[in-house]
Amino acid sequence: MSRDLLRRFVHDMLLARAFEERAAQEYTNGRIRGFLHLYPGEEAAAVGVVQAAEPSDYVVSTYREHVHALVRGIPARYIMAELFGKKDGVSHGMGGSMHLFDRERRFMGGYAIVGETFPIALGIGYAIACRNLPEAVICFFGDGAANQGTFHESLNMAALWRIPVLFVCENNHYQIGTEIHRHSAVTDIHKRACAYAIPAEKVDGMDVLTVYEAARRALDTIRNEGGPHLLELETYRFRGHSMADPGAYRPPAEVQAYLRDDPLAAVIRRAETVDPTPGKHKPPLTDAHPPSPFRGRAWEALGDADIEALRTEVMAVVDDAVRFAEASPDPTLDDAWRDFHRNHAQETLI
Ligand SMILES: Cc1ncc(C[n+]2csc(CCOP(=O)(O)OP(=O)(O)O)c2C)c(N)n1
Ligand SMILES: [Mg+2]
Repeated sequence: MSRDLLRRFVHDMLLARAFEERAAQEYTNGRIRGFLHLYPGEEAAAVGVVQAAEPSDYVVSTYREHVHALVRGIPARYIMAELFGKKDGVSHGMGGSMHLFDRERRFMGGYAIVGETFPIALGIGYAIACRNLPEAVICFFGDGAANQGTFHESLNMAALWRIPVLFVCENNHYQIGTEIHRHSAVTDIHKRACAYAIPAEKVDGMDVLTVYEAARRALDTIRNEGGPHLLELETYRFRGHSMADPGAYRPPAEVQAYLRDDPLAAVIRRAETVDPTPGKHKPPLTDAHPPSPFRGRAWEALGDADIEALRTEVMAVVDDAVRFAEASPDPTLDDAWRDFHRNHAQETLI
C-alpha cells in the first residue's frame, strides 16, 4: 500500500474527528442552531468508502453527512459556514447541517428524511445507466433506514434495471434511542439484499483499510458487470444521536467497549507499524472474495513526527473554518426570496 494513501487515511480521519468535535463546541457556544448529528466513531466508514470512489462518481448521504462531504473534498470552511447558517456556506446558508450540497463535486446532498436517499440515488443511477457511463452512485443510509419502504422499492428497481448504485449501510446499531434488536427482525442488514439478488457483504466498519478494500471491490464489480451492490459496515457512534441527545439509553460498558475500538486510534496504530506479516488483516465477515490487495505488502510506517504534523495541519484547517464561518454574513431575506423563486422556476408540473 502506498504511504501516500495511508497518510491520506490518517489525515482524513484526524480532520473528521477534529471538525466534528469543534462543531459540538460551537453548538454549545450557540453559534450552530437546529439539529446537529455528529460522526465521531464512524469515521472509517466515510473515509474508506469515499476515498475508494472516483471523482466522476456521485455521493448521496443522510443528515449525518459532514464527514462524507469533507472527504469528498468540500473545503472545511464552506461546510462550517453552512453549519453556522451563513451566506458563504456550501448551500448559501439555506440548508444548514443536514443539507450540504455541492454539484461540482457530485455531492448530491445530505437528506433529513430517513429513507429519502434511496430513490434519489436510484434516479441518478438511472440517468447513468441510460447513458452507459462508467460511473456509480454511492448511497449512504443507517440501519434504521433499512426498515423504510423506499429501501425495498429502490433495491428491487436497482436490481431489475441493473442500476449502478453502491448502497452503504452504516450500521451503528441504533435508530435514535432504539437498539437494532428492537427495531429490526433481521439485524444483519446485508442479508436483506439477497431478496433482490443483489450481491452484498458485511465488513468491520471500524477499520478504514477493510472498508476501503471492500468499497473498491464493490465499485469494480459495479463498473465491470453493472447492477447494484450493498455493503454493510458495522460501526458505532460515540456521541448521542444528535446534540440534543445525551445517549443515556446505552449501557456505559457498551460505550466503553466500542471506545477501545476507536477507528482513529486504530488507523494511527496501523500507520505507525511497518506491516511485515501476510494475513494479519481481519478477514471480512462474510462471502468469498479475492485476496486483499494489501495482504502481505509491507508499507513504510509514518513516524510520530508525521502524525503530529498532520494533527497540527488539521487543527489549523478547523480553526480557519470557524474564523471564516464567523466572518461570513448572514443571508438576507432577499437571498431567501431569490432562491425560492429559482427553485420555483425549475419546478416541472405534470
Ligand atoms: C421518514 C422519517 N421518519 C422519522 C424521522 C426521525 N428520525 C430522524 S433520524 C432517525 C433515526 C435513523 O436511524 P438510522 O437510519 O439508523 O441512522 P443513524 O442516525 O443511526 O445514523 C429518525 C427515526 C425522519 N427524519 N424521517
Ligand atoms: Mg443507526
